[in-house]
Order: sequence, then C-alpha cells, then structure tokens
Amino acid sequence: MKQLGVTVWFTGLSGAGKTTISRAVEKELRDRGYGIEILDGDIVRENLTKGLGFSKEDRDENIRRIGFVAHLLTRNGVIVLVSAISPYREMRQEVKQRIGDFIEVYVNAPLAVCEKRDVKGLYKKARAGQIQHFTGIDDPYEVPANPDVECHTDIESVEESVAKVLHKLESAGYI
Ligand code: GGZ
Ligand code: DAT
Repeated sequence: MKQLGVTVWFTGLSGAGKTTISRAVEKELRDRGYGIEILDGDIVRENLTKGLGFSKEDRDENIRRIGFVAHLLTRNGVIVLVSAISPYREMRQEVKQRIGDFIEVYVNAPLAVCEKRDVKGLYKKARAGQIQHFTGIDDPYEVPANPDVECHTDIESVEESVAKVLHKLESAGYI
C-alpha cells in the first residue's frame, strides 16, 4: 500500500525541544522504513530562506516557504517533520489549511526553562541586548489554541515526548 504523507509541525520557543524530538522521531521512523524528511528552522535558514531575518514579515515568509516545500513532499507520500518556532497562529493555520494532512505539535517548555537550557547562548545575548526581537524576550510567541499533540518537555523525558508524537501518527492512520 502507498504511504500516506503527512506534515508534523513542531512549534515552540527556541530551546523548547523541537529539534531533539523531531530527530528522535526521524530515527525511529527511518528504522521502520518510512520515507521521511526534516525541515529544521536553522538549517532551512541557511539555504531555502537564506537572507531572511526575524521581523514578522520575514518570519511569515520563512514559514510560507517551509510550508510550500512541506506540501510538495507530503502530497508525494513523505512524512515531513518541520521544526520552526513559527510564533504566529495565523501562519500556522495557513500552512495547515494548505497541506491538509497536518499534525501540529506544541513543544511546550516555560520560557524560564528554555532560558536556563540556553542551548546556543542566544537568550543570554538577547537579555544583554545583543540580539533584538528574540522570541519570548522582546518578540511574541502565540501559544497554539488547540494543538494535536502537546509535549511538556520540562517534565517529560525525550522518550515520552517522542512516544506522544508516534502515538498520534498511529491513531491518525499515517504509520
Ligand atoms: C528567535 C532566533 C532569533 C530571534 C536567531 N528570535 O535555538 P535556535 O536558534 O536554533 O532556534 C532559533 C532559530 C529560529 O528560527 P526559526 O526559523 O525557527 O524562526 S521562525 O519560525 O520564527 O521564523 C534560534 C535562532 O534561529 N534565532 N535570532 N531573534 N530565534
Ligand atoms: P529547539 O529545537 O526547540 O530550539 P533543542 O531541541 O535544540 O530545542 O533543545 C532542547 C534541549 O532540551 C536539549 O538540550 C534537550 C533538552 N530536553 C530535555 N527534555 C526534553 C524533552 N522531553 N524533549 C526535548 N528536549 C528535551
């Protein structure tokens, strides 16, 4: 039977755990033989959306382009894992409507936890005023109103978060 494509869209603050969870889901599904691609914010920004910054207009353009590619892959039977802050509800809604086969995963960790993790040292720079318009510090993040999956990465293990995503893919009939 032909594989049904789907986009799994991970949204959340920098350091919330989007990349960590999506990489682990990727490994698991690849091991099971599924066709899978990852579109991760920071890698995408080095090529597909190179030159875009972090104004609302640029973030919207970033999400639109990622959504475009995710759609092409999804309709050809690929499981696409998108990992991008995607802070604006309206844009997430737009790509969801375009793609159709779409699972929204809210990777939820309190700002204080993300800031403490400070995986790349960017929160420190944002607090020091060396980076402007940093999501959660001086730029908005609109919390998903009704996500398909919510991972509380401050209290869950990576394995638990991954299991939630896989369970949703199973119950929705994609794997
Ligand atoms: C937010 C920023 C910023 C600003 C650089 N605000 O932890 P990271 O490093 O890898 O995740 C962040 C990434 C965000 O890119 P996205 O494409 O996911 O953003 S969006 O969906 O809003 O378009 C962070 C880094 O880029 N970064 N400056 N000002 N994150
Ligand atoms: P993001 O891609 O959202 O910017 P990341 O995956 O690069 O975030 O960093 C998340 C950090 O949090 C990483 O060091 C692993 C840690 N972490 C702890 N518990 C986690 C969980 N349940 N899920 C994901 N990451 C978790």
